[in-house]
Amino acid sequence: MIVMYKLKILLVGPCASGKTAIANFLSDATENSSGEYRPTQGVRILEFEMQNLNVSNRYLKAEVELWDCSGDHKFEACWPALQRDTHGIIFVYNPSKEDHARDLELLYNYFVTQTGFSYKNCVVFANQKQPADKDVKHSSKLLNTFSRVPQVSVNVEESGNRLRADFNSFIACVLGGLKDRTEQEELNIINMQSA
Ligand SMILES: Nc1nc2c(ncn2[C@@H]2O[C@H](COP(=O)(O)OP(=O)(O)OP(=O)(O)O)[C@@H](O)[C@H]2O)c(=O)[nH]1
Ligand SMILES: [Mg+2]
Repeated sequence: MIVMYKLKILLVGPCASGKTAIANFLSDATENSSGEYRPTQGVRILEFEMQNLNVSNRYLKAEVELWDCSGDHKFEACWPALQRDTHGIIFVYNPSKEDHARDLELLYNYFVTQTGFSYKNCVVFANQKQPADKDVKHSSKLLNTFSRVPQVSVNVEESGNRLRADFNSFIACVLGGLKDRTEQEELNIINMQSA
């Protein structure tokens, strides 16, 4: 039997950190890729299928719903809806922007600490957009809160393939956890029926 897993993945992070650019790249969307900044209003959902996800050396498929969320706090009223039934969270920030680390901390507290969401289903994408961003002396450092969360540097233009690979391994990791839980639940049902 082939099971098709459906995953809801959030992209959250400060305004203009590049969430929409990353979402468009990963889903091969071409809309709003002019380079002009158009703040996302609330949320935008992109759906696509992923193949060849390596989960314990088995290759699985999944249908991904990528929720490209606005970084603007004026949409905070929507956050509970974003949080609901989420399988994985990608935190995006630009380390060259002084206020980004603090904002990311706040988002982490809301989406992970307060809800008890597992840090294992989280990843941080440090998005340094312009080459000049890398020369900034006072980069904003993430605090201890993120110490257990994997952090990867991403760049859509210069290393798109690596971004795709990092996204792929994150999804495979989330899927691995979900699959284990599903199988355990199925076993429990079988055990219950045979008891
Ligand atoms: N050159 C370059 N520009 C980028 C890159 N990523 C994002 N940008 C630009 O940075 C601006 C903001 O990017 P968005 O992806 O719209 O930011 P966002 O995080 O979705 O912002 P909100 O929707 O307001 O939360 C846009 O003008 C993008 O074109 C990048 O990798 N390289
Ligand atoms: Mg956006």
